[in-house]
Amino acid sequence: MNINLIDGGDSLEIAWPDGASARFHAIWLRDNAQDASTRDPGNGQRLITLADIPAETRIAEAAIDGDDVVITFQPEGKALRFRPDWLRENAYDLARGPVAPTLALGAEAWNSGLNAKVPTGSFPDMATGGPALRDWLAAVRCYGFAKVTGGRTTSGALLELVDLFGYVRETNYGKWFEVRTEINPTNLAYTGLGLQAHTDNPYRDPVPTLQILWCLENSADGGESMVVDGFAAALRLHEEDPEGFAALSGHSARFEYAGSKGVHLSAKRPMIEMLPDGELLGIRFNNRSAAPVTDVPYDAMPAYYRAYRRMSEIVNDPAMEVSFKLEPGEAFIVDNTRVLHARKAYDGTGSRWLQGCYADKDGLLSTLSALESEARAA
Ligand code: NM2
Ligand code: OGA
Ligand code: ZN
Repeated sequence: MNINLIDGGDSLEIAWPDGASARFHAIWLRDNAQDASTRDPGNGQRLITLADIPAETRIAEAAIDGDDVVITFQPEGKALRFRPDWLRENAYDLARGPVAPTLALGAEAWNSGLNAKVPTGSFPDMATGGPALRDWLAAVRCYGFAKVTGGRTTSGALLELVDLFGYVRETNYGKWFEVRTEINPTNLAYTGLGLQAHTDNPYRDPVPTLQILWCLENSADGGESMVVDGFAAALRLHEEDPEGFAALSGHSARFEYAGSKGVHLSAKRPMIEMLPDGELLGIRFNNRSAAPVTDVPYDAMPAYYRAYRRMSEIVNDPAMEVSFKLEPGEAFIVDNTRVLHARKAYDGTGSRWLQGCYADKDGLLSTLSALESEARAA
């Protein structure tokens, strides 16, 4: 490893043995120091604010000491230690071309090919906590979708699944909701109509980031479930029609729900959301609750509708979908910021009764991370 002060101590350049190199600014290094006076050793939280770091911070000296890089900052006169592998993981000195959409590290785009290996967990196995639960949660992180088999068929059983990784997000629809045909339905979900692939509650901010649908009865004709990777759909739109992708990610859509008394939800967000570096953040797609789009200038509206139509066609394409008919005691979870779900229409023969609820990804990812650290430590 080679280190080099550059720009008169404003920055440090590191070259690793394999030829990779990166520059780091003095202020960034000082702000991200890991020592006990910068971060609490117990909880890892930063003890200082930017006001505690002089604006004129520079590097007076940098040296390799054992495995570490020791950097002396002026005017504080502090010598702080950095691990080279930590610096490498957090390097930001990367060439950046035009921003194209990408998936977060660890996420994999999928299409109908996933039908051959639908990520599935056995509820009784998952309930014991160990590797079965860890693998299932990891599948949710990777694909934004997973099935469950072997669950109970009693009302409320879906809560036992949420208990394994996090917390229910209660909404106006309740702690959980009954998905079955109703007289005077407050939502088209509560009918036998087919539902185009959609994300739930795009009219809510923040949107629930997980949805579970749990099957109690499903003897009706029809009522099959389909799921589609919205990120794969967005990548495909970008590949086929970069301008169409830019239209949907660069303008806000609007969504609204006012189907029951005392409720009026609305949100304004793009159908495709991306971080500044291109990492896909979220998809909102729901024909039933799409409100008039007002954020698109007159001249851009035809292109916007062309892109919206193309996105809808991609989402409807059987080549994109995983499909199955839930049996009683089976369920599936989706990352509701990424994976769309759909159902085929069903008729009045037999009976169809699902229960659904929302939850959030922060809890799920935290449980997964903790299980992974435990497994590494064992
Ligand atoms: N339900 C099932 O987001 C939506 O409006 C889809 C949601 C009513 C809670 C249906
Ligand atoms: C829903 C929904 C699908 C189904 O309730 O949000 O999309 O299979 N239901 O009934
Ligand atoms: Zn839905």
